[in-house]
Amino acid sequence: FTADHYSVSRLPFPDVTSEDLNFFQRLLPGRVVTDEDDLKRYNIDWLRTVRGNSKLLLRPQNTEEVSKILKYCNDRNLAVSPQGGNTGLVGGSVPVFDEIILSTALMDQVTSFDQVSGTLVCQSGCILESLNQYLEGQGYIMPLDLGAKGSCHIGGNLATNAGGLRVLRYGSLRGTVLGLEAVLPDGSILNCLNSLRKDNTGYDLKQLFIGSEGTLGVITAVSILCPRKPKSVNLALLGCESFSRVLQVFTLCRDHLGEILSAYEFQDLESMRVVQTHLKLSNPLQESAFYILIETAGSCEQHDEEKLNAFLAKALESGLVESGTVATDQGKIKSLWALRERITEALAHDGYVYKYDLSIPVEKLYALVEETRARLGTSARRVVGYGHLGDGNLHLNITSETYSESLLAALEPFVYQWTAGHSGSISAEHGLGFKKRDHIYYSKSSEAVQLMQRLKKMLDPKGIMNPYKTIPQAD
Ligand code: FAD
Ligand code: 2HG
Ligand code: ZN
Repeated sequence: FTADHYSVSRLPFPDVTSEDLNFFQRLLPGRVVTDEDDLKRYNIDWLRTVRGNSKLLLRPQNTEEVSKILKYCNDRNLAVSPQGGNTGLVGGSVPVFDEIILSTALMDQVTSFDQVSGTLVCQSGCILESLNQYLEGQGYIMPLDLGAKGSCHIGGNLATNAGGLRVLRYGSLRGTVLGLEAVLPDGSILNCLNSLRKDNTGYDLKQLFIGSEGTLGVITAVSILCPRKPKSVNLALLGCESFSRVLQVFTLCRDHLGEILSAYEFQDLESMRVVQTHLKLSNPLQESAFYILIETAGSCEQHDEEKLNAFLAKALESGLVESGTVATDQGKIKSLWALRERITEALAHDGYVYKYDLSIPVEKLYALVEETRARLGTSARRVVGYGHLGDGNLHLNITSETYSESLLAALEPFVYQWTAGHSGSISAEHGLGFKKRDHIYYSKSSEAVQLMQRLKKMLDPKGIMNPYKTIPQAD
């Protein structure tokens, strides 16, 4: 549960003194949290599997305050753990020991929105769902969507290079983020807040901060390109009897739906059962080994419906799918999405969750779930597979009533070796954080990791930013 369970030792950062506290209280009047009870929820992660022991949380409102905080911490050699919505799934967002928590919760202002280009500029603490709602009012949407939208911050999304449900259509944040502002560990402000689609002047520094998980600095503002709000959205839930059919339906669906296809998600029966059991959600279809959620988003209702119907007729006729239902109204769309989006939440009710977020060549993707199931037998409570099939991203989750060393030993290194053996990635979209840092070598060469360590050393020579996370400590 706490750092004692892991093989890390606290690095020699000094303790926070009353003089330090005075400095922060003067800088951020009323926005310094030291009360133990108030600090609890910031010290524990969403999954409740890692817990730090920070005695201090800072709540800056703007870039200048972040800059002053980091300059002070760097001068004093105090460690800092940046935190957005604290929805991360790899233990990256909470301190390991007593690092100071720097929360972006009060940095939640939209700076500008350009109606013509669709470029949104905002502070990094804006909640993803609030941004989406703001944009919907202007005929636009955010290019990303994920189950944690109600809590996660756009800065946290960039810091983890979050994927989610819309990558298939709008691509990853590496393409939609036009610029960002970050405060470096020494307090200097790096303004790369461009709103240009094209800009080949020198290295693309913003990319260094996207996916850096708080280890290189604090992202304070974001400029992001947003798509138009689709006029017509349809969602189909289909039942399928085998994984090979799930793949065949994917091909068929790309053939028929092409430019209007906006999501292709899959879940197995076990993951459908978990949302039915723990969240009492109802499955409108009969039992099938697999379910597929297909979303279309387009600009002409009639045209989209015609296309979808032609595709569905073909899928049913050919026997590729066993059953299906289509939603066009908001209420039904929401309840069908919940079956997929709330799996993570439902799994947590089982007890302890072993979570793997893998990129695997799509034809092989489900074989790992089957092998894991066979390997564990009755020692696991549940083994489920679901994910962003259109992106080749499997979420393999295993649950047990309580944490078990022997179950972990049966899973690791097996899952990582299997993934590396199939040229996959051991972190598709969640990052490495605290939990997966040392597994980086399954997916990256030692030369690549060494270059990351050199970049880290150059930007953060004292190693104050999110220590113990993401990049293994250089020897
Ligand atoms: P936090 O959890 O607070 O932090 C995550 C990491 O980013 C930490 O290392 C932290 O130090 C760093 N960080 C946060 N803010 C900043 C900043 N401003 N500057 C620098 N570093 C910062 N992820 C996906 O990719 N796809 C999904 O579909 C998805 N679905 C999810 C569904 C649920 C129910 C849950 C609980 C999580 C899901 N996640 C998903 C994981 C998580 O929501 C994302 O990783 C999200 O981007 C984290 O944002 P956050 O604001 O909560 O960041
Ligand atoms: C999702 O796609 C998230 O639902 C969470 O990335 C996945 O909990 C998980 O394993
Ligand atoms: Zn996901």
